[in-house]
Formats: sequence, C-alpha cells, structure tokens
Amino acid sequence: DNTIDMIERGTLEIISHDELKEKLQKDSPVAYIGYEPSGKVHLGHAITVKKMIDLQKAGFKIKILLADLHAYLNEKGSLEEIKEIADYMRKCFLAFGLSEETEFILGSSFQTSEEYTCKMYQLALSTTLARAKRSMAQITRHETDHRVAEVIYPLMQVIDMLFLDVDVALGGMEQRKIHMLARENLPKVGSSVPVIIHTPLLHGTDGSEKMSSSKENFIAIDDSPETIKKKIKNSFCPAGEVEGNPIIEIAKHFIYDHKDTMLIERPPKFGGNLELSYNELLESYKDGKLHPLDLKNTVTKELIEILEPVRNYFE
Ligand code: IYR
Repeated sequence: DNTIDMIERGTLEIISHDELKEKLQKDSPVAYIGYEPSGKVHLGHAITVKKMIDLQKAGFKIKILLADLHAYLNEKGSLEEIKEIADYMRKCFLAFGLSEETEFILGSSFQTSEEYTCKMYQLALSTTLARAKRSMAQITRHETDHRVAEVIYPLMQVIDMLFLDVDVALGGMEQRKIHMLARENLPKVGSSVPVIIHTPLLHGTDGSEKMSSSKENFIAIDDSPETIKKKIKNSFCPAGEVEGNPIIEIAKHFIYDHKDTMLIERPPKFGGNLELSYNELLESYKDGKLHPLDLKNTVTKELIEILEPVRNYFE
C-alpha cells in the first residue's frame, strides 16, 4: 500500500486503481512514457520524469520512447535535428535521476515495420476522424488548416502501447484523449489495455496553460543559476493568487514533494523569516502576508539547489 501511495502522490488520475494493483503483482511490469524530442527538457517534463522514477522504485521496468517520428509529424523539425535532440533528452533524463537500467527507444526504430503499419491501418478503420482529431487538441501545432499527419499521430501513439508491450502508460493531462482512445480501441486490434496515469500540467512562466519549449515560457532542467534567477524574477506570479500561479506550482511539485516545510528568509523589516507548510504557504499568500518577491527568492534558491545534479552531469 505504501507503493500504491507513492505512485499515486501528485497524480491527477489513475485508470484504474484495481488494474494497477494487479500489475504490481506481475514479475516485471513495464511502464512507459513518450516524448517528442524538441527544444529543451523543462520542468513540465520533469514532473513526469519524477513519476517515472517513482515507478522505477516501485519495481517497474522503465521504457522511455523518444518519439522522433511523432515530433516529425508535429512539425518539430527535420528527422536529423530531432534525433540530435533525442540524444540530449536521454542525457537529461539520466542526469535527473532515472537509473542506468532505463531503456530508451527511438520511435523510428520500430514504427515503420510491416507489422506496426498493418496494426495502424487496422486501428484507422475503427477510429473516427472526429475522434482522432479531437484527441490532438492539446498536442497539435495547428489551430486551423489541419494536416493528415495530425490523425496519424494518435493512431501511432496507441499502437506504440501494443508494440512496447506496456503495463502502464504515463502522461501529462494533455495526453488524456489519446489515452482514452487507446483504452477503447486496443481490444479491437487484439491487444490488452495498459493502466493510464496522468500527471498535472505545469503553467508556463508567462502564466499560459502549459510550459512548453516552443513558447519560451519554460525553465530548463539544465538552465544556469543566473538563467533560473532571471526567469523566475520575470515570471508571472500575481499577488494573492495561487490558482494557475507557476511559482506556487513549482514549490508544490519540486520542493514540497520532499520537504514538509519551506523556509522563507526575509529581512526583519519585511516581517522576518517564515517556515511554512504547503497549506500555510497557500494561506499566507492568499492573505497577502507573503509577498511575490519573497516567494520568488525562496523558490529560486531551492530550485537552483534541486537542479544542481543535472548541471554537474553536463560538466
Ligand atoms: N504525445 C506525446 C509524445 C508521445 C507519447 C507517447 I506515450 C507515444 O507513444 C508517442 C508519442 C507528446 O505530446 O509529447
């Protein structure tokens, strides 16, 4: 039950809990996540990587799909550029704490095989165009002028689960509609269905809904201390507002995940030091007793410390 608690901590949903318990009884269950290699590895990715580390500790074999063809279909660059970024991503994940046993798989290494392609065609027959398009709403680069690539993408993601033989698929909440498509349609192509785990999205430092490497609203896990300082200093962080506040979210996911209280250092003339639990932090911030600048300074200091192993790995 400790294991279940650890897996569940910080997630938004698990579909389903009972199935997860069954998977934990297996000999060596497999958990996977896929990433489009593009731009920098940032704190949004890190939320899911942390959860993969939890699953690794819980006894899962971890497969990380470096989804180069998916990135290509989503217009993230040429395949050569994308493969280079895939290599950087793999290094980032190891630097961040996934163990050396983690299996990294390049999408294009299996996604063009005859068997894969035939399964995808089979799935194409049982999936409506409307549903495939809808599943991409939070993933595609296009708001209008939709490309055919956009409906091939989710079909491939579903078939990945079959070919990588996974027991658990993890993703941010934006993957939900593709995951639901998988739950419903995998049985139709003769496959079992994986357990799905969703983690929350992190707001961008500009306050927009999703931290994203293409929007310059991210903090990269290998950013220098100076860059982290600058980005947090300029970040959206409205006084009194905790909903949708990226700095509060960073504190929640990256500091309070391993600490019960956080020390806020303030000069006596600004009220002196505070040691706050997460709930106390929310209350103080809402009541205006904690100024955005003091919050930012503390989160900056803590985050620089948390990301130190990543910077060391690259040096
Ligand atoms: N759709 C993901 C990338 C991706 C995830 C999985 I799980 C796949 O099997 C394939 C691709 C994204 O938006 O980054």
